[in-house]
Amino acid sequence: MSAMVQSLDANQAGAEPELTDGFHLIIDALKLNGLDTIYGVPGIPITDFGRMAQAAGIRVLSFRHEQNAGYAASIAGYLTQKPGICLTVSAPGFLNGLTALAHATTNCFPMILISGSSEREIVDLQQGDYEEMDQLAVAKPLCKAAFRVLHAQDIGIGLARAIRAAVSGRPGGVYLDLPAKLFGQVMDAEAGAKSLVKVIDAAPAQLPAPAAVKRALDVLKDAKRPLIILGKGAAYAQADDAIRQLVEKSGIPFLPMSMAKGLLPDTHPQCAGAARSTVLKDSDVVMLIGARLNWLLSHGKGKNWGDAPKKFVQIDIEPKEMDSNVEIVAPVVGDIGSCVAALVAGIDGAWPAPPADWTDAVAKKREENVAKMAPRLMNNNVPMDYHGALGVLRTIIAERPDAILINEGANTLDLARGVIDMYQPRKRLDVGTWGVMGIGMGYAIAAAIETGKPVLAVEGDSAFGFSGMEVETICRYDLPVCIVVFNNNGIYRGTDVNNAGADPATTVFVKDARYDRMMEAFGGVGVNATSPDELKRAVNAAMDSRKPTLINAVIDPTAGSESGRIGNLNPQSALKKK
Ligand code: ADP
Ligand code: TZD
Ligand code: MG
Repeated sequence: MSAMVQSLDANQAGAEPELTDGFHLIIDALKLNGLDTIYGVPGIPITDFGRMAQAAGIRVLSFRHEQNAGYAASIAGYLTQKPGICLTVSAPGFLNGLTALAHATTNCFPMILISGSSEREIVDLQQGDYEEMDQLAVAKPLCKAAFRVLHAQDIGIGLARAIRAAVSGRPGGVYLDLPAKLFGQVMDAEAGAKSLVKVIDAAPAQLPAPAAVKRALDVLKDAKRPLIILGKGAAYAQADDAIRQLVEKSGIPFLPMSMAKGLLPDTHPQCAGAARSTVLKDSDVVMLIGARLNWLLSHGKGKNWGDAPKKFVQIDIEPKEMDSNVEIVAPVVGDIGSCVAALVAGIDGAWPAPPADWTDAVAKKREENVAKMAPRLMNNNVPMDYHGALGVLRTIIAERPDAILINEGANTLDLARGVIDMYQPRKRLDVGTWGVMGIGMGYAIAAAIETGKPVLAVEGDSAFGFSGMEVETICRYDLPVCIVVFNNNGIYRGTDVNNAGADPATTVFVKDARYDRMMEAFGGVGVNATSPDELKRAVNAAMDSRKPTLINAVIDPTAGSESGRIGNLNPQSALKKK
């Protein structure tokens, strides 16, 4: 029963029915379903709703921009398997949150964007209401499902539908439109309480067909050079033990996608992370677990995959994912926990270990590549290059494996992904499927809030700029977030020159900027680090103190390359340069 129920007339308490309203029903519905954290920005028509939610014990985190609140909600969904909630005002606030909703959908993270909206009667006649926009129509193509609630008695069902849509099957973003009028709508409290729905088994197990499991095992058993690719769907599924058993019982080398790093430690003897190009090229059977054959895996074809014929096995909850890019000879459709458990059950004592010439070749390649990299990571050059700075951060994560690493940028992203080993599941959070810049501070805040663990955000200077104002939010909530800005004076490199006029080149920023002072402006700790030793000291101090910290890591502006590791995706002009 809601604590907020009011009686119609205090003088006649008991004589009149108790009442509730939209505000309280939404709060009660959220709490009933264990949704206890909201990321958002206040304003008409949701200011009071935010206050009342906070008063009712929901954690309401106020951001400086809805996009960052949205990214926070999206990653909260990924980390917790509960939909992350983002709350925004109408039209412009809604649109600011929408990028994150689309991002959640693209990355298969459960999230609900709840937006206040203007009056339907006025919006539909396009009469120019305050912040008028047909938000439902705009949201629909960008998310998994979109709902609008017009009547207080439908709030319970509306939220239940939103939760189920977000977390069941392939998770994704859901839009929930709440017109201003709904909040104040009054109804009988008892009927209101009855109208709420506690969602039972929101993401039901989806068991794979036994024949599909057998087909997959038969293909794997015959493989001469098998490979398992773990994607962020596998990390999301929280089937960590089953996945470890599958890898270790089968003896098959595994390659983690970026956010699946740490599902098993990158230092695991079967990890092929440091032999990526070799295993992609030379494998003959590839089993994908919660990873799509999209651009990040070169669509499963082309020169990165070599010439030898390859067979693909795929585990995914989304049947339509099968054959999306190449033929899948053994599709296993179901939730990863159930599918992997079924495969493990089929791997008995008679299971043939993968041929030693394959596992030895993978191990040898890995060791060669690790040895090649080692001296570069130990350099103490000033100005720092990426490797010198990342070598330090790599050691810090090895010593603090439960810290959460956030990572965005181009060179700062691609090189950190390769250099920094991860040891625990769901500790590496990055730009994801779209390679989007701007997730940094929203992710950092949600990671700290949802897990209580210290957060290390490794940010390109450009990447940081997309969400940098949220350092105030980090200070306001006093979160254990240490941001390291890899400051190379620009996007990719800080050395571009515009020969055509006085304006700076399009990829460079103010030289020698001091991002650390942004943190100091709000009472946090700012450090300017010019050498790997200084960087190491500053990060360790931040992780020990858990104080909001921003370290401006001065990186050689010539050190990076265009677009980091994906320069090949840049279109080229066919016209000769003058
Ligand atoms: P990566 O970028 O790491 O390669 P993707 O985002 O491309 O990973 O792929 C994640 C895949 O995981 C999606 O196809 C999604 O349908 C799938 N997935 C997410 N959660 C589950 C789950 N619980 N069970 C099965 N598949 C899942
Ligand atoms: N806008 C958005 C939302 N996402 C993007 N990915 C881009 C623009 C384009 N972009 C990249 O793909 S990386 C990047 C941009 C602007 C910034 C790279 O510069 P950085 O990293 O300073 O973050 P490095 O270390 O200088 O390469
Ligand atoms: Mg940069």
